[in-house]
Amino acid sequence: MSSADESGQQAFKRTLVTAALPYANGDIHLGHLAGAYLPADLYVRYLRLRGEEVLFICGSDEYGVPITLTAEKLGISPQELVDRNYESIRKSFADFGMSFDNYSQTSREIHTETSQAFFTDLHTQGLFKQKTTDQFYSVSQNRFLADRYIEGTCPKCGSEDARGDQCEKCGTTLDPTELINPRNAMDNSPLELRKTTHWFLPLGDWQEKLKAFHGRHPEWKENVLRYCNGWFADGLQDRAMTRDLSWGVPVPLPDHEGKVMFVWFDAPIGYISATREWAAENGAPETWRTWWQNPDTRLVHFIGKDNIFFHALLFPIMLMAHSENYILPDNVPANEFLNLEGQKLSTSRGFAVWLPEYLAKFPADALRYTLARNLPETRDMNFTWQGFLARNNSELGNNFGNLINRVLTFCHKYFAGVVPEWSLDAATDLDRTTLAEVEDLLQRWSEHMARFEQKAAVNVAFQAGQAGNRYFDESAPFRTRKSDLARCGQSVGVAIQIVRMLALMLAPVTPFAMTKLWGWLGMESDLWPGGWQEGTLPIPSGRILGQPEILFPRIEDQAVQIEIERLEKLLDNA
Ligand code: B3M
Ligand code: ZN
Repeated sequence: MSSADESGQQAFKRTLVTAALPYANGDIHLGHLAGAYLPADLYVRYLRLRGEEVLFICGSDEYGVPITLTAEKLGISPQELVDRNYESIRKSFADFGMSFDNYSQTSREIHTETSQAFFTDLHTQGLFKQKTTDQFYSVSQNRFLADRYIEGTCPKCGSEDARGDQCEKCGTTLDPTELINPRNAMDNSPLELRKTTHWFLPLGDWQEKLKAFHGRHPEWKENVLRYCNGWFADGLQDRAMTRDLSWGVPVPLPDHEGKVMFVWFDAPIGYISATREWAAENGAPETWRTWWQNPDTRLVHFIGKDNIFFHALLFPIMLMAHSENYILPDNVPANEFLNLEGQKLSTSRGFAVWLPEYLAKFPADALRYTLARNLPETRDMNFTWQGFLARNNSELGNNFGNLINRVLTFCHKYFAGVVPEWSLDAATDLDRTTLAEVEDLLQRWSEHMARFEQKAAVNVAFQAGQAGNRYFDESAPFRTRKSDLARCGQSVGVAIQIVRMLALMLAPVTPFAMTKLWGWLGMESDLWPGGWQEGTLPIPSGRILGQPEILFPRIEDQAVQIEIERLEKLLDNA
């Protein structure tokens, strides 16, 4: 067992970070990025910057009914569909700067094997309840139907197109058997009730253990604990972990052809399979256990709020239930939703900003920064294209880019690109207070990042940029270069230290630009991993600097007007 430090906190040696596995049913959009992916990447890059041992796992979630339906519509097999989408998602994530150690797929053999072994383990311990119930069967399609693909007349309000799970007209939650004249929503054919057997996990049996586990994590985000307490108050129910479908991980029991696992049973196991795949590719297949079964590993799941139930309740229950000792999540930082131009995103209406389309026109760093400034950490937030333009031009461009460019260009112009003589002994009050201020901001930045307060961290970085600009204006090396060259060099030397600290604070947010800046600063170590160490030491006089370029290009109003008009048209046609 691992030790605890003085604060009573568990001392961890390494961190396993997961980001929710996106459904391979379409492209990634801004809502996904703000909810789970960017926060996960910011955190991982922060840990790597600090030289921590970290593994970052993700992949495509490739089962579930919607994928079968999309494939049918396109006239291709589900496997073809998910492979296509996998490639597109993998590429746009990479171009966005997501730094996964492995991005896998749940339709791979290693995942089938891993989930089947997991299921078998629980089954052998007798932890599933087997129940036979009546469910609607479509004779025309030769399959059982999921609730939301069943339609009929609402028993409450008489609306003729209530869905099996809910009547949209009166809002009543329904069980499909309550519908009058149930029919197949896809072809309107009548349905038959047939008996079917499924394996249920009695979540209620785990409620007390789970509550005790949550009780040990008062530091979890308030929104996450609030949702969980609501479910605890209602009491956890039996949930079926199997389905009558053809597309999914086959249930590993003899005589049960045609049954697959519930997609939310196999999907989180996808984190484990992707870790096993990564370990095998690294030539040490058994090392996956270090990440999942060693109590000095810390597990953190980044998700959107609609996934809280599965990561804070269901998956921990599965992990506790397994006969081997798995670690439990140490944190489940979940974000709320991102709206677009003041409206809810709607993928069915195309009212969204898709990542590949964004990346075809604009830089990844600009979006990463804008989203990081607006993360829906505690409540829903709003993305607007005008806001994006302003963040890019006035904050990235004017606050950060300008300062960095002014300092480096000045040093090239008047000191031949060599860091001039400067020292703490020669520091003026202004030099001293500014350096102390920015060092303090860097410390605060780090503390916010460690506590998942990413918006606050970016805000601190912004203040450091402002402090740097103020310093350059007030120390005025452009004036002292004529009157007092030594003084001028001292100011430039100090300004370079500010730029160095900014490079650290912006590195997770705008990794493409900061990797360039790191090179221009002539740093000896890599930024990733471990740049923090050299980045917190002064850059000495005599260091030769690289030639700077524009880090954050301006975006023209015209370019965002096109995007705004596209979205307005969608709203007009709605
Ligand atoms: N695919 C849901 C989603 O994308 C789901 C996450 C699985 S995480 C194991 O919202
Ligand atoms: Zn109704």
